[in-house]
Amino acid sequence: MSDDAISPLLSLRYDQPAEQWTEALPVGNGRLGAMIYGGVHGEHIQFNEDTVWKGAPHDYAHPNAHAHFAELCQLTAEALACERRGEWEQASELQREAEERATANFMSQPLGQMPYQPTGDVFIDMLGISSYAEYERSLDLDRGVAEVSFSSGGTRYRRRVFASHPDQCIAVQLSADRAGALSCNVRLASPHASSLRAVADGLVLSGRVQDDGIHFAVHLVAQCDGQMDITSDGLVVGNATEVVLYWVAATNFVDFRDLSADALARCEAQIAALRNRSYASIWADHVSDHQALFRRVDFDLGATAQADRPTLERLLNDDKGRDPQLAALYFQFGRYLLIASSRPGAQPANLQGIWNDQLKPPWDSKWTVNINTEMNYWPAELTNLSECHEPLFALLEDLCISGARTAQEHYGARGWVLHHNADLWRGSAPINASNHGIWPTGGAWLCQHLWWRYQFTGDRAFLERAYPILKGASAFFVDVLREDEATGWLISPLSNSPELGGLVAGPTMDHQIIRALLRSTAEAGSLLDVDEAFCAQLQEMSERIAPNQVGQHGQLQEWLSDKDDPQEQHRHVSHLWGLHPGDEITEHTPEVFAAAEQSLRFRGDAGTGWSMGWKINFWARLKDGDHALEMLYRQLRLTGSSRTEYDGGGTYPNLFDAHPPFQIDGNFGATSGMAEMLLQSHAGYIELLPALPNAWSTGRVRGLCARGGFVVDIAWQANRLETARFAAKVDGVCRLRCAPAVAVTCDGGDVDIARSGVDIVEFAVRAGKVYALQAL
Ligand code: FUC
Repeated sequence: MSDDAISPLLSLRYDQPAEQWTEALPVGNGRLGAMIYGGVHGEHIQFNEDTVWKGAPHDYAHPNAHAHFAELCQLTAEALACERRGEWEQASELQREAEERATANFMSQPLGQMPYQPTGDVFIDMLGISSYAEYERSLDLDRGVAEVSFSSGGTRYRRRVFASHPDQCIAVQLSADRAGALSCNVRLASPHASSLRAVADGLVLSGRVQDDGIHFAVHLVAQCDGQMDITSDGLVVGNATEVVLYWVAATNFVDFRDLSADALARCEAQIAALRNRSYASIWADHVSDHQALFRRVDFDLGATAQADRPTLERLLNDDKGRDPQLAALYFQFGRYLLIASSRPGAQPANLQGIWNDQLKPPWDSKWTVNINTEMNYWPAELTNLSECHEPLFALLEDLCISGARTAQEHYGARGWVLHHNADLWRGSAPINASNHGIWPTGGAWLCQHLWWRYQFTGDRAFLERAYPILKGASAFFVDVLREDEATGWLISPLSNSPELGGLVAGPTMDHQIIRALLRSTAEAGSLLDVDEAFCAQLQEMSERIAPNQVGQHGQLQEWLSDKDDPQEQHRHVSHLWGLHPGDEITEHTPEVFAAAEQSLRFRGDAGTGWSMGWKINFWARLKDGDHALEMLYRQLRLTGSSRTEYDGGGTYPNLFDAHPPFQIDGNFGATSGMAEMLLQSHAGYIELLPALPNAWSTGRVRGLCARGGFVVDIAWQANRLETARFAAKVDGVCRLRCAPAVAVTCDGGDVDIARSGVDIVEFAVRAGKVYALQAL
């Protein structure tokens, strides 16, 4: 396909300009993000730079909070003892007392963290356009570009907007198919205190979020083949045929403790590099950089006539089964968003990825880690975007530093800890309220991403980098876990099951996460041959942590006492962490596997956007592809649409996920969920098509990744596996769960396969080789 042609099956398409921000189309290069409205008489491009935040370097730890830790644990332990005796009122009383004392003595200072901020807006007022026709607006996921075109007065006008990673800029190309027909005014503005000045080739904006905090600069340059006047009010372009605008943005942020960079000098350096480049080469480099990531995965479910319809119409279509390609488009949109919001060197994707137009965004648009940030990164390894995982690891390296202060000051413990939120300043202390802010397993959960990266890539150098982070997170729990008097189990003594049931001892989710952390740290230590005694201690402790328990309703207990309410339909389904993203609940633990399903049924199918995204993954892990697809269809309902019964969640016209409001996690959760329907590798083997819905009877996916270091292609027909290919990244063994009647070849020769049990097939693999499997 030529670089200039739209990819029909990989595009969002509209026949009207955006009126709302959630109709505008996103582009991004990991550090800069922009939303394009596509107006006819005026274009509005709202943009972000990912270090523009409120606040300033700050240590959020509550001095001397650790002096209260033992007394708080005592209260939650007594509350648990009361629950076990059925003394519910006393238990609540003790919980209330613990929460009050924690509010006074144990919370972050201040109680909240700082919000992510918008950076600025570019407005292009189109002159001399009256009536118009043949309007088209699109986002092409394959080339990473938003395009707008329309006809007016016999002229076709075109606009192309993209965010270049190699050139670190936002680029806009405006053109007309009649010479000299293009006249416009270009303005640059910011919602923050700022000043604008004219320079030789464009405009420079200098702004600050607050005096002692983030200072930023934006430099916009324009090239045109008509007349151009540059004043401090903006650019006036007349009688051009083509206009190209580029802008770069930067701040004084060096790291969470250092704001000593010169924002303007950073912009100047980037603009200087751009001056030597032609538009054609910036565009070509952008497309090849983007496609190097995006084209690693193909997902084909076949396309019906629906695929030619505008995106909004497809969302409004109640019979999503008639439009299987919409699922594939939404899957690829999630991958597109990760590429656009998370590149090495940038901040990780936050609650809104990188796109935010509000000074007071919902939940501060920061990193909430009791589900949201992790969900953003579920597709990273699975869908072959390992590089995009990198900003999360850099965040963890910072949190080891800030979180060590919190571990010390709040718990008197070694290592590091992160509670349920982080911001640009790497706040790690418990925020907002004691009944849900005191949740010490945020860092431990994020550490699983280090381990998954290693499992998916087999990259030993990465494991060496990850190990100190894992070790610090584990050391914290060695100091903080307490023995439960009644059972002798090790428990997490002061926490909550996000965000349900208040401050307690021993929520199930914590135990699943900490068990996974201690085990993966011990395994990493042994692979690297370090810290033998410490790793043996972790292994031993992991075996003493409170196990999963099945309760009176056949449910997986969310807490140590059997108090789950089967009517509870809370959006968080925390105690199923061991099912997904964890790996300790599988068919090989049938009792808790069945209990997890029971708990999920109690919680129901409704929920916020991310909750539905998680449920797609749960149903995939439960091997129920039809239910997983049903959840996906729910998520693909147009938000607030009166056409369907609406109970939360859903999708905006631009395919952004709706909590509501917009929150990006649900997009990523759905992408990961679809991958989990096609390929799983968490149970010690690779399973192909583990949760294939009946409706996806024939299809093909290329380029998904599996643990053990494999890139996997799968083709199926009439709901049956036909062929698969495994490209091995490292030497090892490919362990597969599949029907025994398969043949495997490599380089045209047969591969010896060993079979164990009824359905496990195994063969040795060499790095760089591709193994082809044929179902017989
Ligand atoms: C968690 C969730 C909310 C929301 C917020 C950003 O606290 O419980 O639903 O997603 O994060």
